[in-house]
Amino acid sequence: DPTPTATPGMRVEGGFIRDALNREVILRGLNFSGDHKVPPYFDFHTQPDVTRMRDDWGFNSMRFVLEWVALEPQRGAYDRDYLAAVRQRLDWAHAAGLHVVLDMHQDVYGPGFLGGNGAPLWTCDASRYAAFVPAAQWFLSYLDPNVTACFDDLWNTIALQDAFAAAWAVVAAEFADHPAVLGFDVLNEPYLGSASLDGFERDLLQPFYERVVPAVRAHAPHWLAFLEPSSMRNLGWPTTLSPFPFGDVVYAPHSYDNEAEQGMGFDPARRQAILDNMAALATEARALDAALWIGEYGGQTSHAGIVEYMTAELDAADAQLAGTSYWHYGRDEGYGVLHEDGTEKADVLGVLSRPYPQRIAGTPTVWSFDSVGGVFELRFTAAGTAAPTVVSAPERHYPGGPRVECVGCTAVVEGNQVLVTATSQGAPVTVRLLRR
Ligand code: IDC
Repeated sequence: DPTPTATPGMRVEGGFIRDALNREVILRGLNFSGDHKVPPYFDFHTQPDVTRMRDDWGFNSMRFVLEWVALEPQRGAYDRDYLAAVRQRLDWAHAAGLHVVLDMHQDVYGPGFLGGNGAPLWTCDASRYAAFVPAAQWFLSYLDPNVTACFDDLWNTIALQDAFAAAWAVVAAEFADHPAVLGFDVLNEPYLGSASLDGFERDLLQPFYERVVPAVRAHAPHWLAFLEPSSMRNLGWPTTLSPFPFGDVVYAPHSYDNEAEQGMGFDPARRQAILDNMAALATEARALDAALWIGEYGGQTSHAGIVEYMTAELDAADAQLAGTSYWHYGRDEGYGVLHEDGTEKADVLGVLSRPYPQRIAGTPTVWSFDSVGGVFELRFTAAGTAAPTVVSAPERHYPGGPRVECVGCTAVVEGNQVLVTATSQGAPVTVRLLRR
């Protein structure tokens, strides 16, 4: 099986996720989101919508948005119907050959705050919700003192953290053996509340992760831990997380341009800032002995510069040999990859759906994609396994399949993938995909 999807044997070593055959695993995919944030906590997707992620677009993964409020609406009462509906979608993902990273999402703490999602109402005082005044832009609602107070409660109340960990443990017990699940993203964009910028991660977030991760792994020992920095990282503050007392960690920050996030479109002059920030994130990942995966990047698809913006993000991730997950697989006129009527946003998918190495049987030195000329190039040093290197070659860039140039290797094209076998171990390999 050139693209095994079962997760046993997956681990993090030397800055990469690796499979059981010791190949580097590069995740590329979409956030499976949209209305996952609001009741009934799922969106329009059916099985064919999941299948096309791999077959049409060439992705190998999804970040799956979960909501604590959906799982545990009343304290200690877990919603089995919710878990069953999650399982159905995980089954679709597995059938499609996609790896899933489960993400316990939140924005603005929880639905107690108008426009927010995540934590159940019972986790904070009702008076906080009543006193809240929503801001004009959703992310500015974080500044409301009532939102801050609820986060402060979470970071300072061990019983509440234990409840959060227990909810995750229910998910872990339920899906530990599900072959699609690769790991868990403990909490989306942890917000510091009233903690200090340099103290939050060190004194509150780090111990929180060190409490939750073992509780999950008690049930799902092989799940990779995808750990995000403070949401202040989005504003450029370097992380102060330090190496964890457990392994198999993937550093899981987000990459956004703040002007674009504020609705101003993307100024192509900001491309270099995206490349530089991605390099800084890769340095942070190395310091944590973690792999790097950008759990969210994306933009308002109708705003100026979206193609340049997403190209910059993917060029930056390629330069750092990192995984990515686009925000999001929605059907809307915002960030979604589909229009409201369900048709593809061809310009956006034309950028997102591009060649990348899914598995590398050796040590990668560099890869890149020139979207104008349609030239993809990967260089690596073959090592350790006879299993093939697998390159995704989406149909939209290579109609009828790519032309392959192989130095130090042989290649076969199978559907929208290229399987590359090195001629000799320890030798340099160069693979080039070209349009016919
Ligand atoms: C956005 C959705 C938007 C929704 C908002 C609040 O696109 O429809 O109104 O959340 O729920 C993030 C968050 C992610 C955001 C995304 C885009 O993790 O939930 O989705 N984003 O703004 N951080 C930075 C950007």
